[in-house]
Amino acid sequence: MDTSYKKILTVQDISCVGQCSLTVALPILSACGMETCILPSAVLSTHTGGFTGFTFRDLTDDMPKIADHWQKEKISFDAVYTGYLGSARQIDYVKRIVSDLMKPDAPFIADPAMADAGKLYYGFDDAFVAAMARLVAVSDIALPNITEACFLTGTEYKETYDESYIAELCRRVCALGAKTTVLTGVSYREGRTGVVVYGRDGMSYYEHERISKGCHGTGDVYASAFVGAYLNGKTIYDAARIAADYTVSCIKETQGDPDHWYGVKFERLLPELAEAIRNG
Ligand code: PXL
Repeated sequence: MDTSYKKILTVQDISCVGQCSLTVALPILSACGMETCILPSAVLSTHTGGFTGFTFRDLTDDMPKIADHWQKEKISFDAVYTGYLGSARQIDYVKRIVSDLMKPDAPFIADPAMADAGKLYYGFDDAFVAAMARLVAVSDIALPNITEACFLTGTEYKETYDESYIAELCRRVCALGAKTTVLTGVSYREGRTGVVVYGRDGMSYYEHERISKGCHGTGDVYASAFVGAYLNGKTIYDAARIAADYTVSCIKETQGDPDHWYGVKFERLLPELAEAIRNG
């Protein structure tokens, strides 16, 4: 049997237009060579970051029924990766699914997609943040940006900071229960940004160029590429580095096209990601 062929479950919304969540995770994970099963948390006409008047169909009530069916069929997963979720109640179902449907020792990776640039996304409140903190608490790897880490841990958000602020922020996310924290968007100097990996083995930093501030959809591209690389046997640090390089390439591919403000053009660079995973 080919034990390197993994069956992963990803739980996040379908934003029909907008290059985020499942329309990003599914192609990226597939390109990384994984059977990718999905549990959609909601269906939106677009994402909520810049469009107005979008539709939102909450799928919370379908989730336990879908999970029950999978259990009857004895379906289980080699990994679970969660992203944008629709409601606090839904997060509690997701917690149950994670514990019921994962194979023993399968990693759970939680991207608490809920905030950026110091602010929560449209529609989220303190109760949602508290529920997300409960989910992050049972994760093997949490993938917050700085804003999300601040909300999760009740830490003051800062635009400029030093290494001790970042170390304390990561320590607090791990104190919630996450075994490793991969903190994105950590910039100590002009024109550079990077990602911090903080866990049992200490803290390390991968720095790379910063092309622009807060490009939409890059968090989901980053998280999906990270999961794809990690489940292919890369170390957490190498997966964080490969995902960062891929995300930078996607931003470069997109910059200069003002009509494409809502996401990044990640598709044509998928062969580059697959190659980095093979050889990087
Ligand atoms: O990229 C994160 C994301 C996912 N899904 C929806 C969103 C956002 C960010 O705004 O609105 C629906």
